[in-house]
Amino acid sequence: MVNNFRSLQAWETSQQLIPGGVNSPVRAFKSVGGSPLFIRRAQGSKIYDIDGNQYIDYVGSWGPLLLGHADPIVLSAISEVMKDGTSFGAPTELEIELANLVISAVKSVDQIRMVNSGTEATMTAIRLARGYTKRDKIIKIEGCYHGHVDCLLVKAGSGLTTFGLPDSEGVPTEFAHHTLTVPFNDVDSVQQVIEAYPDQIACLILEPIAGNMGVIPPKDGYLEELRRVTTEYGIVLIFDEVMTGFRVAYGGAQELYGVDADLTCFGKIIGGGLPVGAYGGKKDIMQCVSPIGEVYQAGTLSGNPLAMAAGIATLKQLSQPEVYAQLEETSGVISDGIKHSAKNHSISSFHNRVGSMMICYFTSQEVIDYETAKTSDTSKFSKYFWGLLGQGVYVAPSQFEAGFVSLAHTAEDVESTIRAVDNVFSNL
Ligand code: KE4
Repeated sequence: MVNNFRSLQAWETSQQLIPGGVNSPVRAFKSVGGSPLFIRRAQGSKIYDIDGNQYIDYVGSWGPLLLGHADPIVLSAISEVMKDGTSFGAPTELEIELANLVISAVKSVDQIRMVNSGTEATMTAIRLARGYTKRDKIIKIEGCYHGHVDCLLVKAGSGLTTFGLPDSEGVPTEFAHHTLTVPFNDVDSVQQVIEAYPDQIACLILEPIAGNMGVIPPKDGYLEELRRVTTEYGIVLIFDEVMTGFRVAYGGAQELYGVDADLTCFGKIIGGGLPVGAYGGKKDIMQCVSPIGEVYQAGTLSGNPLAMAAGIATLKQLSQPEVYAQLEETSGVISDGIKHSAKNHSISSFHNRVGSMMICYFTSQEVIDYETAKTSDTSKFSKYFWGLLGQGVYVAPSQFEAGFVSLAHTAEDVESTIRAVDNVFSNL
């Protein structure tokens, strides 16, 4: 058990002031029960709660902290820039520098626009695809999450070619009417929907590696097939790389799988821990964005100097050689250790990993999409989560969230993690 007296006190107070006591739902630990830990600070691979407990952190603020917490170079870049002011609402050379770093890393991106969150990036990419194609319908993948965008908070309708249904209160049914949902890793379903709505589909948006139903890689050829069919029908292919961008490779999933998107959404890592999102892509599409085009999008703090400085300092470090080899090595040892331990303790589990994103599902099925991900035993996951927490290992408080390894995770962290997992599995 964790000594969480001060966290419990803070939790009582925060619930009076903030809906659910948190500023983002997943932090409330509803999927695993119990109450959340309030964090005081973090450094490298460690996070410390207000009761003074230390944990090896595999959440990493849900992905941004690929360098680890409080990276000294990033902190120094922020503090240097902050001395000259925090925001001007006018263009700065820092925005040019970060734009150039992202464009140089992802060859399908000719131009890019900074925003303040992944949600803003995906929301705008959808609007831009609709404005560029003059079409209204969109295709999304069941189980992929793209932020709290009305037209993307949609679940599957009764059949492939029926309208989506709102997946949140407050989203009018009509808003879901233009959203069609298909399973991940299933190109035939995409072909069927396109044929059902000829010349009406503006875009298809997906996470090229699904990171919001655990971790699910694309099947061999899946992304290539999506590229082929969207090109054939003039449909804008949007890769939501908010999570995968600069994580699975310096050029993201597009570099890893060699498939170019028409538009790409970024977030998390490109902000280095400060609020940044971005959308970018082919010049002829990006030219439709205001003020040169007719698709409107704006933001008071978009491209602000602090966030740009944090992003620049982060990407410059990630562009160094051997970074992704190190992440691959550390992540492979952890994932193999967990898999080996599960086998030793006859735990029914399925393990997925792409680079430094990984998950352990508690199911005997091969997880390839949302339906198979949902066969996981979430009560067993909750025991796994709390068992690890009690041994100083902090994984995401949901079976359907990815685990993230950073460059700050050491061999000692790996050894401690595998030992903790083995202890949990021996009592699961
Ligand atoms: P934000 O608006 O939260 O910056 O980004 C939304 C988003 C877009 N696309 C993908 C692939 C994402 O994973 C996200 C947000 N990820 C979640 C966790 N899976 C953030 C954590 C949270 O919601 O508190």
